[in-house]
Amino acid sequence: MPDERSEKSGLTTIAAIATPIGRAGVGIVRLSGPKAYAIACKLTDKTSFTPRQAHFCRFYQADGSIIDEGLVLYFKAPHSFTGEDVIELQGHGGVILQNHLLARVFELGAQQATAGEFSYRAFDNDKLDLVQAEAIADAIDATSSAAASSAIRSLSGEFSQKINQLLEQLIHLRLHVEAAIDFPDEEDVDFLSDGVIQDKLEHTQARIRQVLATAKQGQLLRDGIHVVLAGRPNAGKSSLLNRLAGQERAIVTEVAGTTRDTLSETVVLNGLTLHLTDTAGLRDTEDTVERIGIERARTAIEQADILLMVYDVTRDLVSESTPLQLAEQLFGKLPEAKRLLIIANKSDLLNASDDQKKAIDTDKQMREIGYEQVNVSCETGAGIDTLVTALCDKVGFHPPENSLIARTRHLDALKRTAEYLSEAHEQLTVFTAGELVAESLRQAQQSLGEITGEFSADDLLGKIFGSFCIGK
Ligand SMILES: Nc1nc2c(ncn2[C@@H]2O[C@H](COP(=O)(O)OP(=O)(O)OP(=O)(O)O)[C@@H](O)[C@H]2O)c(=O)[nH]1
Ligand SMILES: [Mg+2]
Repeated sequence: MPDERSEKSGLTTIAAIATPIGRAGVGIVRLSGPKAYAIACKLTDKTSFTPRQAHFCRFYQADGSIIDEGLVLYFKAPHSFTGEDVIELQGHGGVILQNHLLARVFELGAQQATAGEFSYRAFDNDKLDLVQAEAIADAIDATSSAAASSAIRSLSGEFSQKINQLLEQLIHLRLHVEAAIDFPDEEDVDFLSDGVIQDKLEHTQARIRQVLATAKQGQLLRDGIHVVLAGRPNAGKSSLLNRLAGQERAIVTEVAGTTRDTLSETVVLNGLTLHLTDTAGLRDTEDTVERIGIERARTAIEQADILLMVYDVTRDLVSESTPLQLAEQLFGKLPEAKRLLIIANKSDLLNASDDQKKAIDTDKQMREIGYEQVNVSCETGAGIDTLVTALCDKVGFHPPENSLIARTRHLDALKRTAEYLSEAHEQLTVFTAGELVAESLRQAQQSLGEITGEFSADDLLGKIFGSFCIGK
């Protein structure tokens, strides 16, 4: 927790294995804190290390036996990742060797680092702001190359810079408003209604909207979307999952009720990470196992960002019903258009031109009320590309070349900032209420400052850094 961390920061020396545990050529134990240098000297029997130079050494146990040999790197405070004295011990990447090295370092006075503690110390010592610290974790966890490169851009400070520029604009605006309140009607000019403040405010609102749009793309890049495939038994849901995954992931048979449990797979298509979930076909059943599967399907359906309702064009629209009526039947009520994409499957079996025409006409009617249908064949692969494009369009995923990674937390803060600015705008233009404009702007600045960590509560910091891996 941050309280403990702050207390410990600068006092204790922490250590952790910084590389993945397993077989590798090199494994790194990292130390940070006031005793790091002395520990490295005792461990290696050396009396000094030159900062930023690699020193080849042996690492010794207390009884003089050799644990391993490798390189010692010394980063002298404040010129290190954490801002404290940092030592890197680069030994061999074996599990036993690394654990012996770590145990010896503890014996010499270091303590086990908690998750994210190195990054927290860097943040605490102003080496990184919150956006940059989060970008490290996001770069490590990235599931697509676009997400990884945007995280690295955020780490280099591009996103923070945009936020800081906005903060400066806001502070400037607040100064103007405060001055207008303190010196009303100076030389017969009413500063609050002379238009200057309104112009500046509207300019800031426009910038927030731009940053919000960039951040929305960044959040999609980072988190992807949860897509659930649902429909009647035998519609071809599992076949679609396999098509999208590019491998035979789910069992497909002609038996209705093949899929019992939910099955998930993550794929990256057109740069967007899709967390796909295949579900049991929805129908009334006496079978206990199938019923549990259907309950799980319903839970997944509720949690989906996007629902793909898969139906068999040759069978599922009985007695002239429409796909939207089918959706209503299957899900209890018609899901909102922005959450639902209708997949007309087995289009390869539509041969009569009348059938084709009917499917297309239905499509037109649905479009008129905002719903969308894509005709596909999981058998031939027809329409699958269109489906992926439709998915990206549905969530508004069109990342610019130089996108920046962002989190839901950032989007929330930006949205709140935008709301406070709208309030300020109303107070200014409708009520000319200077004090209230000032208060809304203060809250806008506070929300925006949460993003880089200028005004973050301790429990939020605990949550953010606690989700990092140990050694980071
Ligand atoms: N002709 C044709 N057959 C398909 C197509 N898609 C799936 N099928 C067949 O339809 C049958 C059912 O496919 P599944 O993918 O198992 O259907 P499902 O919706 O997962 O079924 P449940 O798991 O039982 O709910 C299989 O025999 C598939 O080969 C398609 O596009 N065209
Ligand atoms: Mg299935």
